[in-house]
Amino acid sequence: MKKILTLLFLTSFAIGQSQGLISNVSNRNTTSLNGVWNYIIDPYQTGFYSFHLDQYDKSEKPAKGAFFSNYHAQNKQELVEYDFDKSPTINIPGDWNSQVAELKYYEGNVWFKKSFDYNLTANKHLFLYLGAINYKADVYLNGKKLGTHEGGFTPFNYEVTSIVKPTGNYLVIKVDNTRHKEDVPTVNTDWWNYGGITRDVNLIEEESSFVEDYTIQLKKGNANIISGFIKINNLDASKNNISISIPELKINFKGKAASNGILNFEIPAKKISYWSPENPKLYNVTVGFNGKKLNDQIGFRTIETKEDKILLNGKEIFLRGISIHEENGKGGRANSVEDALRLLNWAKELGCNYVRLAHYPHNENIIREADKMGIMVWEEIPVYWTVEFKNDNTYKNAEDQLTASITRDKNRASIIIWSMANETPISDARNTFIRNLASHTRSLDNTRLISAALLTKKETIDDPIGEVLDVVAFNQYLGWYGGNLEDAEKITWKSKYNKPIVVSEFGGDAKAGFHGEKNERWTEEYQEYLYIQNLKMIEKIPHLSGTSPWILVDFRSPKRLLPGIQDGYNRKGLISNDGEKKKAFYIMQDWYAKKKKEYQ
Ligand code: GCB
Repeated sequence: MKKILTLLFLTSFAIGQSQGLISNVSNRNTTSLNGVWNYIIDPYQTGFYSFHLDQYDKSEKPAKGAFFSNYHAQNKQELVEYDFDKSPTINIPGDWNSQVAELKYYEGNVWFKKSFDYNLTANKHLFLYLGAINYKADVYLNGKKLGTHEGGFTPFNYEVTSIVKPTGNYLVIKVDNTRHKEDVPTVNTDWWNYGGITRDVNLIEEESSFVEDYTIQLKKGNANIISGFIKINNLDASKNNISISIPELKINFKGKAASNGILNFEIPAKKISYWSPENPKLYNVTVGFNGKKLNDQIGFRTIETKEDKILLNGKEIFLRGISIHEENGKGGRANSVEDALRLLNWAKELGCNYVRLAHYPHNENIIREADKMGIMVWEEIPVYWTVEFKNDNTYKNAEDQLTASITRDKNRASIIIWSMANETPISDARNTFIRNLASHTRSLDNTRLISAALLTKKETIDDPIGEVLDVVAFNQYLGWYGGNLEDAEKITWKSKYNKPIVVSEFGGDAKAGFHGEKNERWTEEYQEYLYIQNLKMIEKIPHLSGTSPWILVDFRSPKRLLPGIQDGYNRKGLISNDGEKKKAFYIMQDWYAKKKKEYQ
C-alpha cells in the first residue's frame, strides 16, 4: 500500500520544477541542512556526462557513474570511481575558494552531498529552500532531479514531499561557477567569483495549503492604509480563512483568497509609528491561515521623491551612505548575522543612515539587521558593465533575479531603492533592457524608488535611462581614473533631470599602513586627499541627495594584481580587510556628521 501511495505522489507532483518562491523563511518551521557536506571536484563533469557526453540526468535510469546517484560499490569487484562518503568535507554555507586552498582560483564544477533523516508528519508538505548558490546549480534528492537554477545571489525552492524518506536521504548538488558572456553578471567583474553553496540550506515543513508569500506595506501615496496581498499555495477552499493581525495597531483583519489563491487587501491604520533611522520601529505582524500562524516583523514608512528631493515619511533626507560588498573580512563570502553586524556597525560608526549593497542581492540576514538598526538600503542586481543586452535569455535571467529579490525583501522597510544596473554602456538595446527591468519592478512593487548607477561624460548627467529612474545615481572617480584633484573646486556638474542625484561611487585605493605624501598613489594620505577634494566638488552638485563612496572594506578582486599593494584586493576600502581604519574614513565621518546636522 505504501508503495502504491508513493507512486501516486510521484506522478501527481511536478518534479524538476522550481515552485513559487516561499518568503519569510526565518519565521517558518525549518530544519537546517547547514553544516558539514562532502564534496567532489569535477573539472571534466565526469559525474554529469558519459564518455560520449550523454547527460546522465536525461536518461530514464541514470548510470551508477552519475554522481547524483550517490552509488556505492556493492561488492569488492564492482567498478565505481567516486565515493562521496570518502571525499573531503566543507562547511555549508560557504564558498569553496576561501575554504580549500587548492580551490582558491578554481572556476568550474564541484559536487556537494549531504545525507539526512527526516520524519515528515502525515499530510504535511516539505520544501527544500536554497538561499543562494553561485552560479549554476543542478539539484537532486535521492537520485531524482529537482531542477536547475541560474543566478548566484537569489533564493529558490523545490517541493520534496514525495521524495523525502524517514532515513537515508541524500541531497546532491552540482555547482558550476564557470563564467559565460550571456550570464548575469557577464565574464568581467571587479569582484571575486566565489563558487559554492554560499547561503543557508533549509527544509521548510508546511500544511498542504499554506501562506507562500505576501506583501504587507503602506499603500503608495497613503500613509494610513496598509495594503498588499496574501498568496496561498495549493488553496484548499474548505479552509479559506485568512487573517492579518497587528496587535499594536489594533488591526485584526479577516478575508478570503480568490480561486487563484490570492487575497488583495487594504486595511486602514491609525497612529502608526513610522520606521526611520531615528525610529526603526518594527511591528509584530501575524498572518493566519488554515489554523497556522506565520509571524513577521515589519516596519511601515513612505519613501518618495518630489522634484529633486527624497522624502522619507514626508520629510527630506540626505542619504549618508557607503557601498558594501558581501565579504566577511576573512577572504570569503559573508552570510551570517555576525558578518552583517560587523559591516553595518562600521557603517553606523561612519555616520551612515544608508548602505548601497553592491553589486548583487546580498543575504537576507543583512537586510533584516538593517531593518532593526534603521539603516536604509539600496539593493542591486548584477546587471554589471556589459551583459548581453540584445540577448532575450540574458534579459529573462536578469528579470528572474529581480523578481526573486523583490519577492524575498519587499516587506523590509529598510529597502528604499531597487537598482537596475551598474555602469552599463549606453545603446538602444541597453536602454530597452533597463526600461523593461524598471517597468517590471514597478509592476511588482510600486512603493519603492528605482535607480541605477550610471556613467557620465564631462560632468553632465545625460543618460536616456534617467527618464525612468526616480533617483539618478552615477559613479565618478576624480583623481583616480582621471582628472586632477587640484581642479576639484572648479568642476561644476550639470544634470538634465530635475530629480534627486546620488553619487553612488567615488574613491581611490590605499594600502592600510602605507604612508607618504598626498600625491603618492596607494598611500593613506593620497586617499585622504582624494576624499577631501572630491567632497568639495560633490557638495556643489545640483540636486545632490546622497553619496555612497566606494567602498567600506577592501575586497578580493582577481583584477587587482599589483604586488605588495593590491595582492588580489581592491584597496578602495575606508577600512582594510583586517579591520584597520584608514585616514579617509575620518574625512567621511566628519562630512557625514556635518550633513546630519544640516538635515536635522
Ligand atoms: C566601479 C565599479 C566597481 C569597481 C570600482 C573600482 O566603477 O562600479 O565595481 O570596483 O569602480 O574600484 O574601480
